[in-house]
Amino acid sequence: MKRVSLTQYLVEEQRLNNSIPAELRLLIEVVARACKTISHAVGKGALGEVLGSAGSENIQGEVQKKLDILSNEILLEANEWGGHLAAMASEEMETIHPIPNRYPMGEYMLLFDPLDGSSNIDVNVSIGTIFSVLKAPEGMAAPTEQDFLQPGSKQVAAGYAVYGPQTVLVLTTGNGVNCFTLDREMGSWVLTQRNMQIPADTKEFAINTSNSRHWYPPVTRYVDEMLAGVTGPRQKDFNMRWIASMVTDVHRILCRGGIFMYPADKRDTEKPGKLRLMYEANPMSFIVEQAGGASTDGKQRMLDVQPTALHQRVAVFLGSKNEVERVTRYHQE
Ligand code: AHM
Ligand code: MG
Repeated sequence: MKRVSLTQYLVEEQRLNNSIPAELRLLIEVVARACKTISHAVGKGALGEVLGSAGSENIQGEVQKKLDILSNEILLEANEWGGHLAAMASEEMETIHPIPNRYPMGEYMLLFDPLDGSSNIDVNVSIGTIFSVLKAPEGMAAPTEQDFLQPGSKQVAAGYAVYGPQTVLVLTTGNGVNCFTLDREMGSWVLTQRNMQIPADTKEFAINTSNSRHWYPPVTRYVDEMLAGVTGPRQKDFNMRWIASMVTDVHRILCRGGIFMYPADKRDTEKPGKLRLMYEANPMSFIVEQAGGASTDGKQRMLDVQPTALHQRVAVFLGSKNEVERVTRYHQE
């Protein structure tokens, strides 16, 4: 097999499709390098003394793990000095992180969930990093939170890394989705799957059913119909998977189809769902659409949602197109 590295892929993509300017290429390579470092720390586990809680809370009031904080620092440090960014924002930081004055300022803005799947960090279940890239608004002087509040359709790149049995990096720059596997001996990302495609139909769904008593009727109807199996209205049996790391659930869907849901529910009407629009829903929706799937918040296309706050939460329905369309239709009926 002829090995194509991430660098070679990015350079060739630029040459063929003119879709990855040099600064964006640098950005992606720097993020990929940071993911390599995070992968290494995750892989050390107890030996690296990185497990357990850090004794602090993030802006959403969630307990931070040592690895959450470490991953956040790795991404910040890696991306500060290159001159490709104007600012960063992270699920783990209350406010945005402008590039320090001592470094040149670039035209891109990077958002990330440094380590997704908090509840799985200490139990050796796959976790990952999710990132999203926006362009700074024209004429922006000093970046503010407002500059980040662009709908997902404005993303110029998005990706995620999964730290699992293999470490993989899945990437889109708006021209399909490609998967790279980390060669742990060589320390390099190797292109292992071109043009990932999510099948339009599926028999697999992912939702945390322990919340079912709180769901709204469209979600209950949709899940009940699947559970009814071959003798129910859907006339087929479905299978369920829930890893509790969005990044890993989405990766499975990229590999073999399925629908992933984290709906809003009746517990707290102020809180539309659990997942974050800017760090989780938008990048994953960009990737899923680029792989032929669909993503909505139950009412509208996710990438059209106009953000109003950096840390805003949103209901998520994404994956195989026909299923996402069905559950979205149930919300409209
Ligand atoms: P996190 O970013 O703090 O890890 O939270 C997001 C995670 C998702 O990865 C996952 O889909 C979800 O929370 C799991 O939620 P639950 O604990 O309700 O199963
Ligand atoms: Mg997360």
